[in-house]
Amino acid sequence: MPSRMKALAIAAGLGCAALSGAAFAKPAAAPAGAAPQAAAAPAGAANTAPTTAAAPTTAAPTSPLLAQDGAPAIAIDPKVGLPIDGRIGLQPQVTKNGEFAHWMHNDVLLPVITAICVLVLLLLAWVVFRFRRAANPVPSKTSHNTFIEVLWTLGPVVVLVLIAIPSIGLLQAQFKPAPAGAVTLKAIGNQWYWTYQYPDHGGIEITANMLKEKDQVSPGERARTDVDGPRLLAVDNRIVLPVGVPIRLITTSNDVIHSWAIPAFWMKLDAVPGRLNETSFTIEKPGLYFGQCSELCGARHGFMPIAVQAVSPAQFAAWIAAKGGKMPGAATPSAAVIPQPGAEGSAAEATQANAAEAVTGPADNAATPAQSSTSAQGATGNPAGPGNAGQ
Ligand SMILES: [Cu+2]
Repeated sequence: MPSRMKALAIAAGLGCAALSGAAFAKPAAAPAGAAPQAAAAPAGAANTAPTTAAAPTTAAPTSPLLAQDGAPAIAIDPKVGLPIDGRIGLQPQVTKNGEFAHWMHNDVLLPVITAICVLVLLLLAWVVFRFRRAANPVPSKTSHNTFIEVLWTLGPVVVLVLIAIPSIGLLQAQFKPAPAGAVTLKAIGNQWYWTYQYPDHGGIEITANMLKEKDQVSPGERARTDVDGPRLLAVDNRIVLPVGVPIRLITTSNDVIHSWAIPAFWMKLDAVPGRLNETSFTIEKPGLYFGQCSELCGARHGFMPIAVQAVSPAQFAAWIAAKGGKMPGAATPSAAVIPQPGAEGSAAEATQANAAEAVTGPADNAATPAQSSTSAQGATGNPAGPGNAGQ
Protein backbone atom coordinates (compact mmCIF):
# COMPACT_ATOMS: atom_id res chain seq x y z
CA MET A 1 0.00 0.00 0.00
CA PRO A 2 2.30 2.70 1.06
CA SER A 3 4.71 2.31 -1.82
CA ARG A 4 2.22 3.62 -4.36
CA MET A 5 1.37 6.53 -2.17
CA LYS A 6 4.98 7.17 -1.42
CA ALA A 7 5.85 7.30 -5.08
CA LEU A 8 3.12 9.84 -5.73
CA ALA A 9 3.99 11.94 -2.75
CA ILE A 10 7.63 11.94 -3.70
CA ALA A 11 6.70 12.88 -7.25
CA ALA A 12 4.75 15.82 -5.88
CA GLY A 13 7.70 16.81 -3.74
CA LEU A 14 10.05 16.58 -6.69
CA GLY A 15 7.76 18.85 -8.68
CA CYS A 16 8.05 21.48 -5.99
CA ALA A 17 11.76 21.02 -5.74
CA ALA A 18 12.17 21.38 -9.49
CA LEU A 19 10.21 24.60 -9.46
CA SER A 20 12.52 25.97 -6.88
CA GLY A 21 15.62 24.66 -8.52
CA ALA A 22 17.28 27.98 -8.84
CA ALA A 23 17.18 28.32 -5.08
CA PHE A 24 19.78 25.64 -4.91
CA ALA A 25 21.81 26.75 -7.84
CA LYS A 26 24.99 28.05 -6.40
CA PRO A 27 26.47 30.58 -8.74
CA ALA A 28 29.86 29.06 -8.15
CA ALA A 29 28.72 25.86 -9.81
CA ALA A 30 28.74 27.37 -13.26
CA PRO A 31 31.94 27.34 -15.24
CA ALA A 32 34.02 30.24 -14.12
CA GLY A 33 36.55 32.41 -15.73
CA ALA A 34 36.81 34.35 -18.89
CA ALA A 35 37.29 31.44 -21.22
CA PRO A 36 33.72 30.23 -21.63
CA GLN A 37 32.47 33.76 -21.91
CA ALA A 38 34.83 34.67 -24.61
CA ALA A 39 34.83 31.50 -26.58
CA ALA A 40 31.38 30.09 -26.08
CA ALA A 41 29.48 31.12 -29.15
CA PRO A 42 30.20 29.28 -32.33
CA ALA A 43 30.59 31.70 -35.18
CA GLY A 44 27.56 30.48 -37.02
CA ALA A 45 23.85 30.59 -37.34
CA ALA A 46 21.33 32.59 -35.44
CA ASN A 47 23.53 33.46 -32.50
CA THR A 48 25.12 36.39 -34.14
CA ALA A 49 22.08 38.36 -35.23
CA PRO A 50 21.42 41.03 -32.62
CA THR A 51 24.83 40.97 -31.07
CA THR A 52 27.42 41.81 -33.61
CA ALA A 53 26.50 45.48 -33.76
CA ALA A 54 29.34 46.57 -31.53
CA ALA A 55 27.80 47.55 -28.24
CA PRO A 56 29.06 50.87 -26.95
CA THR A 57 31.14 50.21 -23.91
CA THR A 58 29.37 51.23 -20.77
CA ALA A 59 31.17 53.50 -18.41
CA ALA A 60 31.18 52.43 -14.80
CA PRO A 61 28.53 54.25 -12.79
CA THR A 62 29.93 56.54 -10.15
CA SER A 63 27.90 54.84 -7.46
CA PRO A 64 26.43 51.55 -8.58
CA LEU A 65 23.98 51.73 -5.69
CA LEU A 66 22.40 54.81 -7.19
CA ALA A 67 22.91 54.14 -10.83
CA GLN A 68 21.06 50.94 -11.43
CA ASP A 69 19.40 51.86 -14.66
CA GLY A 70 18.07 55.03 -13.07
CA ALA A 71 16.13 53.10 -10.45
CA PRO A 72 16.01 54.20 -6.82
CA ALA A 73 18.84 53.13 -4.57
CA ILE A 74 18.32 49.75 -3.07
CA ALA A 75 20.69 47.50 -1.21
CA ILE A 76 20.83 43.75 -1.41
CA ASP A 77 19.23 41.85 1.43
CA PRO A 78 21.65 38.97 1.93
CA LYS A 79 18.84 36.64 2.99
CA VAL A 80 16.06 37.41 0.51
CA GLY A 81 15.93 37.17 -3.25
CA LEU A 82 19.17 35.36 -3.90
CA PRO A 83 20.78 31.98 -3.30
CA ILE A 84 22.90 31.55 -0.19
CA ASP A 85 25.76 29.12 0.25
CA GLY A 86 24.65 26.13 2.27
CA ARG A 87 20.96 26.98 2.28
CA ILE A 88 18.64 23.98 2.36
CA GLY A 89 15.10 24.54 1.22
CA LEU A 90 13.24 27.17 -0.72
CA GLN A 91 14.07 30.85 -0.83
CA PRO A 92 11.84 33.10 1.29
CA GLN A 93 8.80 33.87 -0.83
CA VAL A 94 7.43 37.33 -1.55
CA THR A 95 4.28 36.52 -3.53
CA LYS A 96 0.99 35.01 -2.37
CA ASN A 97 1.44 31.90 -4.49
CA GLY A 98 5.00 31.56 -3.28
CA GLU A 99 3.98 31.76 0.36
CA PHE A 100 1.26 29.20 -0.16
CA ALA A 101 3.58 26.87 -2.07
CA HIS A 102 6.23 27.29 0.61
CA TRP A 103 3.68 26.22 3.23
CA MET A 104 2.53 23.36 1.01
CA HIS A 105 6.08 22.12 0.58
CA ASN A 106 7.27 22.52 4.16
CA ASP A 107 4.12 21.77 6.12
CA VAL A 108 2.24 19.32 3.92
CA LEU A 109 4.44 17.42 1.48
CA LEU A 110 7.58 17.00 3.58
CA PRO A 111 5.73 15.72 6.69
CA VAL A 112 3.57 13.37 4.59
CA ILE A 113 6.58 11.99 2.73
CA THR A 114 8.50 11.57 5.97
CA ALA A 115 5.61 9.84 7.73
CA ILE A 116 5.09 7.43 4.84
CA CYS A 117 8.79 6.60 4.59
CA VAL A 118 9.00 5.94 8.32
CA LEU A 119 5.84 3.79 8.25
CA VAL A 120 7.12 1.69 5.34
CA LEU A 121 10.51 1.30 7.00
CA LEU A 122 8.94 0.13 10.28
CA LEU A 123 6.63 -2.32 8.47
CA LEU A 124 9.55 -3.75 6.55
CA ALA A 125 11.67 -4.07 9.67
CA TRP A 126 8.83 -5.80 11.47
CA VAL A 127 8.29 -8.27 8.61
CA VAL A 128 12.00 -9.01 8.34
CA PHE A 129 12.35 -9.59 12.07
CA ARG A 130 9.06 -11.23 12.99
CA PHE A 131 8.76 -13.59 10.01
CA ARG A 132 12.38 -14.62 9.60
CA ARG A 133 12.92 -18.35 9.14
CA ALA A 134 14.13 -18.96 12.68
CA ALA A 135 11.12 -17.27 14.27
CA ASN A 136 8.52 -18.51 11.79
CA PRO A 137 9.54 -21.93 10.38
CA VAL A 138 6.09 -22.76 8.97
CA PRO A 139 4.80 -19.79 6.93
CA SER A 140 1.10 -19.04 6.78
CA LYS A 141 -0.62 -19.73 3.45
CA THR A 142 -3.16 -16.92 3.81
CA SER A 143 -3.58 -15.12 0.48
CA HIS A 144 -6.42 -12.65 1.10
CA ASN A 145 -7.57 -10.36 3.84
CA THR A 146 -10.42 -8.15 2.72
CA PHE A 147 -10.12 -5.71 5.60
CA ILE A 148 -6.44 -4.99 4.99
CA GLU A 149 -6.96 -4.73 1.23
CA VAL A 150 -9.71 -2.15 1.65
CA LEU A 151 -7.53 -0.29 4.12
CA TRP A 152 -4.46 -0.11 1.91
CA THR A 153 -6.55 1.08 -1.01
CA LEU A 154 -8.57 3.70 0.83
CA GLY A 155 -5.68 5.03 2.92
CA PRO A 156 -3.65 6.30 -0.05
CA VAL A 157 -6.80 7.62 -1.73
CA VAL A 158 -7.62 9.73 1.30
CA VAL A 159 -4.04 11.05 1.56
CA LEU A 160 -3.91 11.89 -2.15
CA VAL A 161 -7.27 13.68 -2.06
CA LEU A 162 -6.12 15.71 0.95
CA ILE A 163 -2.96 16.71 -0.92
CA ALA A 164 -4.82 17.34 -4.17
CA ILE A 165 -7.23 19.92 -2.74
CA PRO A 166 -4.62 22.61 -1.92
CA SER A 167 -2.41 21.48 -4.80
CA ILE A 168 -5.02 22.01 -7.51
CA GLY A 169 -5.91 25.38 -6.01
CA LEU A 170 -2.25 26.42 -6.23
CA LEU A 171 -1.96 25.17 -9.79
CA GLN A 172 -5.00 27.21 -10.73
CA ALA A 173 -3.72 30.32 -8.95
CA GLN A 174 -0.39 30.10 -10.77
CA PHE A 175 -2.07 30.54 -14.13
CA LYS A 176 -4.71 33.04 -13.16
CA PRO A 177 -4.86 35.82 -15.73
CA ALA A 178 -3.91 39.25 -14.46
CA PRO A 179 -6.77 41.57 -13.53
CA ALA A 180 -7.41 44.78 -15.44
CA GLY A 181 -4.96 47.50 -14.51
CA ALA A 182 -2.03 45.16 -14.10
CA VAL A 183 1.45 46.28 -15.10
CA THR A 184 2.52 44.34 -18.16
CA LEU A 185 6.10 43.17 -18.42
CA LYS A 186 7.15 41.35 -21.55
CA ALA A 187 10.33 39.31 -21.19
CA ILE A 188 11.99 38.22 -24.42
CA GLY A 189 14.71 35.59 -24.31
CA ASN A 190 17.73 35.82 -26.58
CA GLN A 191 20.92 33.81 -26.82
CA TRP A 192 22.10 34.91 -24.25
CA TYR A 193 20.48 37.88 -22.65
CA TRP A 194 17.02 39.21 -21.90
CA THR A 195 15.17 42.10 -23.42
CA TYR A 196 12.18 43.58 -21.65
CA GLN A 197 9.31 45.71 -22.82
CA TYR A 198 6.71 47.68 -20.91
CA PRO A 199 4.03 47.89 -23.60
CA ASP A 200 1.60 49.87 -21.43
CA HIS A 201 4.17 52.42 -20.33
CA GLY A 202 5.22 54.07 -23.54
CA GLY A 203 6.98 51.03 -24.91
CA ILE A 204 10.08 51.26 -22.75
CA GLU A 205 12.57 48.63 -23.76
CA ILE A 206 15.50 47.39 -21.72
CA THR A 207 18.29 44.98 -22.53
CA ALA A 208 19.80 43.15 -19.59
CA ASN A 209 23.22 41.57 -19.88
CA MET A 210 25.13 39.81 -17.17
CA LEU A 211 27.84 41.92 -15.57
CA LYS A 212 31.21 40.29 -15.97
CA GLU A 213 33.92 40.07 -13.34
CA LYS A 214 36.75 42.59 -13.12
CA ASP A 215 39.23 40.29 -14.81
CA GLN A 216 36.87 39.55 -17.69
CA VAL A 217 35.89 42.98 -18.92
CA SER A 218 37.55 44.87 -21.71
CA PRO A 219 38.92 48.34 -20.95
CA GLY A 220 36.15 50.85 -20.21
CA GLU A 221 33.52 48.15 -19.79
CA ARG A 222 31.62 48.06 -16.54
CA ALA A 223 32.51 45.21 -14.21
CA ARG A 224 30.37 43.73 -11.48
CA THR A 225 30.66 45.06 -7.96
CA ASP A 226 29.12 43.53 -4.84
CA VAL A 227 26.46 46.22 -4.88
CA ASP A 228 25.27 44.97 -8.26
CA GLY A 229 24.66 41.48 -6.99
CA PRO A 230 26.34 38.10 -6.70
CA ARG A 231 28.63 36.76 -9.39
CA LEU A 232 26.71 35.38 -12.37
CA LEU A 233 23.48 36.96 -11.10
CA ALA A 234 24.20 40.68 -11.43
CA VAL A 235 22.95 42.46 -14.55
CA ASP A 236 23.68 45.85 -16.05
CA ASN A 237 20.01 46.85 -16.26
CA ARG A 238 17.54 45.68 -13.67
CA ILE A 239 13.85 45.40 -14.31
CA VAL A 240 11.85 47.69 -12.07
CA LEU A 241 8.39 46.61 -10.93
CA PRO A 242 5.95 48.06 -8.39
CA VAL A 243 5.02 46.20 -5.19
CA GLY A 244 1.39 45.53 -4.36
CA VAL A 245 0.31 45.85 -7.98
CA PRO A 246 -0.52 42.78 -10.07
CA ILE A 247 2.11 42.14 -12.73
CA ARG A 248 1.19 40.52 -16.02
CA LEU A 249 4.25 38.63 -17.20
CA ILE A 250 4.38 37.73 -20.87
CA THR A 251 7.29 35.71 -22.17
CA THR A 252 8.49 34.87 -25.63
CA SER A 253 11.80 34.27 -27.34
CA ASN A 254 13.72 35.30 -30.42
CA ASP A 255 15.66 32.10 -30.92
CA VAL A 256 15.36 29.03 -28.70
CA ILE A 257 13.34 28.17 -25.62
CA HIS A 258 14.42 30.09 -22.54
CA SER A 259 12.67 30.27 -19.19
CA TRP A 260 12.12 33.33 -17.03
CA ALA A 261 12.48 32.27 -13.41
CA ILE A 262 12.73 34.08 -10.08
CA PRO A 263 12.69 31.62 -7.15
CA ALA A 264 11.49 34.22 -4.62
CA PHE A 265 8.40 34.92 -6.75
CA TRP A 266 7.59 31.21 -7.22
CA MET A 267 7.88 32.06 -10.86
CA LYS A 268 9.11 30.09 -13.81
CA LEU A 269 7.60 30.64 -17.22
CA ASP A 270 9.03 29.27 -20.45
CA ALA A 271 9.85 31.75 -23.20
CA VAL A 272 9.02 29.95 -26.42
CA PRO A 273 9.76 31.34 -29.91
CA GLY A 274 6.61 32.10 -31.83
CA ARG A 275 4.22 32.16 -28.92
CA LEU A 276 3.32 34.23 -25.90
CA ASN A 277 3.08 32.67 -22.47
CA GLU A 278 1.34 34.63 -19.80
CA THR A 279 0.95 34.51 -16.06
CA SER A 280 0.58 36.99 -13.24
CA PHE A 281 1.99 37.64 -9.79
CA THR A 282 2.05 40.39 -7.19
CA ILE A 283 5.24 41.23 -5.34
CA GLU A 284 4.50 41.95 -1.70
CA LYS A 285 7.82 43.25 -0.46
CA PRO A 286 10.18 45.86 -1.87
CA GLY A 287 13.62 44.47 -2.55
CA LEU A 288 16.03 43.04 -5.01
CA TYR A 289 15.30 39.61 -6.46
CA PHE A 290 17.58 37.52 -8.62
CA GLY A 291 16.83 34.67 -10.97
CA GLN A 292 18.25 32.90 -13.97
CA CYS A 293 17.22 31.50 -17.30
CA SER A 294 16.00 28.06 -16.33
CA GLU A 295 15.81 26.26 -19.64
CA LEU A 296 18.98 24.89 -21.19
CA CYS A 297 19.31 27.29 -24.11
CA GLY A 298 22.84 26.94 -25.37
CA ALA A 299 26.47 27.54 -24.52
CA ARG A 300 25.91 30.62 -22.36
CA HIS A 301 22.71 29.45 -20.70
CA GLY A 302 24.30 30.02 -17.31
CA PHE A 303 25.12 33.63 -18.14
CA MET A 304 21.71 35.24 -18.63
CA PRO A 305 20.59 36.21 -15.13
CA ILE A 306 17.49 38.18 -14.18
CA ALA A 307 17.37 40.93 -11.58
CA VAL A 308 14.13 42.54 -10.48
CA GLN A 309 13.99 45.61 -8.33
CA ALA A 310 10.62 45.87 -6.57
CA VAL A 311 9.80 49.43 -5.51
CA SER A 312 6.78 51.41 -4.35
CA PRO A 313 4.24 52.39 -7.05
CA ALA A 314 5.34 56.03 -6.72
CA GLN A 315 8.99 55.13 -7.28
CA PHE A 316 7.93 52.97 -10.20
CA ALA A 317 6.09 55.88 -11.77
CA ALA A 318 9.16 58.07 -11.27
CA TRP A 319 11.37 55.45 -12.91
CA ILE A 320 8.97 55.15 -15.85
CA ALA A 321 9.13 58.92 -16.30
CA ALA A 322 12.93 58.86 -16.04
CA LYS A 323 13.07 56.22 -18.77
CA GLY A 324 10.96 58.40 -21.04
CA GLY A 325 7.79 56.35 -20.71
CA LYS A 326 4.40 57.31 -19.37
CA MET A 327 1.94 55.76 -16.96
CA PRO A 328 -1.12 54.34 -18.69
CA GLY A 329 -4.40 56.22 -18.42
CA ALA A 330 -7.72 54.78 -17.39
CA ALA A 331 -8.14 52.80 -20.59
CA THR A 332 -5.02 50.76 -20.13
CA PRO A 333 -4.14 48.34 -22.90
CA SER A 334 -3.50 45.82 -20.13
CA ALA A 335 -7.18 45.17 -20.00
CA ALA A 336 -7.23 44.11 -23.63
CA VAL A 337 -6.94 40.45 -24.54
CA ILE A 338 -3.76 39.74 -26.44
CA PRO A 339 -4.52 37.39 -29.32
CA GLN A 340 -2.31 34.34 -29.53
CA PRO A 341 -0.85 33.70 -32.96
CA GLY A 342 -3.08 31.13 -34.58
CA ALA A 343 -5.72 31.39 -31.90
CA GLU A 344 -9.30 31.21 -33.03
CA GLY A 345 -10.44 34.46 -34.55
CA SER A 346 -7.14 36.17 -33.89
CA ALA A 347 -6.28 36.68 -37.54
CA ALA A 348 -9.73 38.00 -38.34
CA GLU A 349 -10.01 40.28 -35.36
CA ALA A 350 -6.57 41.73 -35.11
CA THR A 351 -5.09 43.13 -38.25
CA GLN A 352 -1.39 42.78 -38.80
CA ALA A 353 -0.89 46.45 -38.05
CA ASN A 354 -2.78 46.30 -34.79
CA ALA A 355 -0.93 43.24 -33.70
CA ALA A 356 2.43 44.81 -34.40
CA GLU A 357 1.44 47.93 -32.55
CA ALA A 358 -0.10 46.29 -29.50
CA VAL A 359 2.37 43.50 -29.03
CA THR A 360 5.73 43.34 -30.60
CA GLY A 361 5.59 39.70 -31.46
CA PRO A 362 8.52 37.38 -31.86
CA ALA A 363 8.63 37.75 -35.64
CA ASP A 364 8.79 41.48 -35.25
CA ASN A 365 11.56 41.27 -32.72
CA ALA A 366 13.62 39.09 -34.92
CA ALA A 367 13.45 41.54 -37.78
CA THR A 368 14.00 44.69 -35.79
CA PRO A 369 17.12 45.38 -33.81
CA ALA A 370 16.21 46.03 -30.23
CA GLN A 371 16.98 49.69 -30.26
CA SER A 372 15.03 50.88 -33.24
CA SER A 373 11.73 50.38 -31.47
CA THR A 374 13.15 52.09 -28.43
CA SER A 375 13.89 55.30 -30.17
CA ALA A 376 10.68 55.18 -32.17
CA GLN A 377 8.71 55.05 -28.98
CA GLY A 378 10.56 57.78 -27.27
CA ALA A 379 12.01 55.78 -24.44
CA THR A 380 15.50 56.49 -23.31
CA GLY A 381 18.19 54.46 -24.93
CA ASN A 382 19.47 51.44 -23.23
CA PRO A 383 22.90 52.30 -21.91
CA ALA A 384 24.05 48.75 -22.33
CA GLY A 385 23.30 48.67 -26.01
CA PRO A 386 22.23 45.43 -27.56
CA GLY A 387 23.10 42.13 -25.97
CA ASN A 388 26.62 40.89 -26.16
CA ALA A 389 25.68 37.32 -26.68
CA GLY A 390 28.44 36.49 -29.07
CA GLN A 391 31.20 37.46 -26.70
CU1 LIG B 1 18.17 30.99 -21.82
